[in-house]
Amino acid sequence: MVTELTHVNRAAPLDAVVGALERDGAVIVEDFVDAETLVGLRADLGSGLEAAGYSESGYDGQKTKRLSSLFHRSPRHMTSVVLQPQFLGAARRLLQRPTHMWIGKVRMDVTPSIQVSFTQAIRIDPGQGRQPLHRDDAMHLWRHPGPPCRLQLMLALTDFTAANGATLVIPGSHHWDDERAPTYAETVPAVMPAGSALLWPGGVYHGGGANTTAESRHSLSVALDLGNLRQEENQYLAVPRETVQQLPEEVQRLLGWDRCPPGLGQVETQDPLLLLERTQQELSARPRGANPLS
Ligand SMILES: O=C(O)CCC(=O)C(=O)O
Ligand SMILES: [Fe+2]
Repeated sequence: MVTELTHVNRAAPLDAVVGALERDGAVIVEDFVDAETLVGLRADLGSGLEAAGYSESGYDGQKTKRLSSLFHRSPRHMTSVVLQPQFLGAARRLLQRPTHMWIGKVRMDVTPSIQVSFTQAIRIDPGQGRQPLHRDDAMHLWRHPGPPCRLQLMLALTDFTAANGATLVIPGSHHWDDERAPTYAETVPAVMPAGSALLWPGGVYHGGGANTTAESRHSLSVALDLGNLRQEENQYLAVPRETVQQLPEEVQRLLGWDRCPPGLGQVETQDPLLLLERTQQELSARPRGANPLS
């Protein structure tokens, strides 16, 4: 049984990150973001978290505050988070598995895109108990074992300790089937300093820990999902178009302004990214793009 999670630093090669994720279902990247990003995220999200109401649900936590739409609230710093090479690289390696289909007699290779599915800042306040253990890919009714549909990130904005609510993870549980229930006895706390991040595939059982200290635990979470699934948090509505227009193209595509091959998400049969700079009428007047299924 794994009793401690693997730690790597931000210089670690992608193979080491992906290897730990495939083996243990979890890895901690130390110094995931630089100090400027960490300070900027705290500044952009702190007052929104303070103003947020507590949840009424035991699952979300009655002493836990949650703040969504993070690309709206902190576009520049969230760009640094989502483009962090070990997170984005591992998501691409784990999720973008080539597949194929027959179109008549032509065997077509297709690789799905990935997208931001969920963003949330989380503040676990003193007195919050343990969260029920769960798999985040349950949102997609995903079945196990099998290839993952999600890579999840938990960035520590303050130190994570076993006493203040560090995320509890069950190493290896991404290999379990759907009949086995998780228990707290099998969990390991993701103890890590502020600025570090826990990465785990969506099939790993986990939950927020109890905060028995007098200080709040601050963090933020991001999920990257396969592009052919519905986003958990609707990024088209959560992030204003004017904000999306300011972002690098790779982030625009990750926020869903993209087509997932062979053709999901099109607008006027075109790449939806084009709609950021053109009217819908201009798009419909363009020659139809080559759509492999037409
Ligand atoms: O706050 C945490 O450590 C975990 C939160 C979580 O897993 C969730 O809300 O889905
Ligand atoms: Fe979760």
